Amino acid sequence: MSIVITAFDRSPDGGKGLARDTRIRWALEEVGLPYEVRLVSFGAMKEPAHLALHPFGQIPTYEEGDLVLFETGAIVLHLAERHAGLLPNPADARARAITWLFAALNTVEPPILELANARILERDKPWSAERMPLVKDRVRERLEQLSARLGDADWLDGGFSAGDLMMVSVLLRLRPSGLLDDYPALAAYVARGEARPPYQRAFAAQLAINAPRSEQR
Ligand code: GTB
Repeated sequence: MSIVITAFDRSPDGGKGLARDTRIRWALEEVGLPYEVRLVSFGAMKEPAHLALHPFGQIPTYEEGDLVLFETGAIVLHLAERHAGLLPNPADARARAITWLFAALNTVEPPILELANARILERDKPWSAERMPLVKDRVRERLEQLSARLGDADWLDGGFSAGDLMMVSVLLRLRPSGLLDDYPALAAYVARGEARPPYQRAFAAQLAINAPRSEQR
């Protein structure tokens, strides 16, 4: 059954891999499934054809025959449950890996998104500079807690899992802020994720679409 995902026809990050199709590409590469990509513009995402796939008019979506999914957590979990490579077999270890997947999305990503919004969307507001330390402190609190739990381990709970894939993807969004540099164990954890050949293939695939024209020659 062929798999089709959607991605920005031109990501605002110009190919840094920060848009959320990258985490789906990475999961697909980890489990060894081929996939196609349908590129959509910001305008097309709000049209009925795309809204039928994604009620909130966003990317990425995932189509596999009659199955249509949205939300990166659901898509990664779907792939991890049906294909070897992203979840361990013992039931308790599996449950813990899924817990990290949810922790990445529900506990770590929200303050990171808040920071991204503060840096990009709110930077011209008169209160922006005053609010920024508070927003950064919320991110730092999570990074300290996560770093303490990771310790000197390679991955969050034994071997690499869907939980690590999502956590690394979420932490990558922090790179433009420089905050990750203050947490060497987390910076090394992210680097380990990025060094995985499946991530490299996923990154290269999105870069081929999004790199500025001059870099594609
Ligand atoms: N909770 C959903 C999920 O996990 O799937 C969130 C999906 C989402 O936010 N999609 C974004 C989108 O479609 C793209 S990834 N936005 C368009 C819209 O809402 O109209 C978010 C993103 C966008 C750009 C960058 N960047 O340029 O660095 C990074 C991340």
